[in-house]
Amino acid sequence: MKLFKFAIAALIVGGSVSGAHAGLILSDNFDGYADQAAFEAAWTPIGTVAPKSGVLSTAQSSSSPQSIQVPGTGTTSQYRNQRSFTETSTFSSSGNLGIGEKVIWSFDFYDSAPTGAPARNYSNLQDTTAPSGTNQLVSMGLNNNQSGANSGGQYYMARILGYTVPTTADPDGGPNESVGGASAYFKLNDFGVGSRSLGWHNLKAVITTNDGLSTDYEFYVDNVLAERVINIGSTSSIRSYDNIRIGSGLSNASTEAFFDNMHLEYVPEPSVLLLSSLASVALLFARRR
Ligand SMILES: [Ca+2]
Ligand SMILES: [Ca+2]
Ligand SMILES: [Ca+2]
Repeated sequence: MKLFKFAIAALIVGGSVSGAHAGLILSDNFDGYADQAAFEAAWTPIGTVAPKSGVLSTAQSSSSPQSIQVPGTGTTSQYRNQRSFTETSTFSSSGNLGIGEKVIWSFDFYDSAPTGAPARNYSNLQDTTAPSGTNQLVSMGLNNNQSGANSGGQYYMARILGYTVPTTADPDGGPNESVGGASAYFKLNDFGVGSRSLGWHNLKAVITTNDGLSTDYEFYVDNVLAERVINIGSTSSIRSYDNIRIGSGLSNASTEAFFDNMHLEYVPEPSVLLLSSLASVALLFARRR
């Protein structure tokens, strides 16, 4: 009985350690930076026209007291930052995104003008700092290729490099995209998701492959599934991500935005976790005997 309890405790401890630490790649609430210089040391300013960096700000926050402001501007090449990190592939047991494994990327986005025309305020998850191939860039936020009325109305938006957005009926039941095309921003408008509103919203992308032959995406708005995009690219375009950018670096038509709680994690296949926990328990029993 004692041994049994010990084994269960080991299973719980083993499970929680794997879940909590195995795949956390980046988690930044921007509240630990003492000043703008400290923020810029972690998130490199990559704008080329001053002011080059997003602004550490207390004007709005999802987690108090700070977030990153991208001020309203009519000028391109300002207010953009980049943070690089360990390749997501290094967290995979198979060397790259395996079947059943997940890359989960999310952040909080402050929408300052929910009834206005969508302006270029977004964040990118990227494979390389010069993405050019299919699936090398995933973006969430807002972009000006669609009007507020397009595609069923005011919704948050996403983009996948290399994915040609169709304007035919959406198989998941949302409004057709009014505007499509190669690598275009599309609206996250399915499954009864809410439309834009003033204030903070959580945007999340879950990146998987169900067959190892292409990449599948689920996009969530405030943790409600809002769009599915499946079977993008091929085996060779299943990507390993290594940097995140905040701010479009383009004119946002003088519409400010804020970003908070940037989060990126790698979730191994559940059965692998369970098997490794069970293996630990079996080893424990063997040792005790
Ligand atoms: Ca914060
Ligand atoms: Ca990479
Ligand atoms: Ca849709």
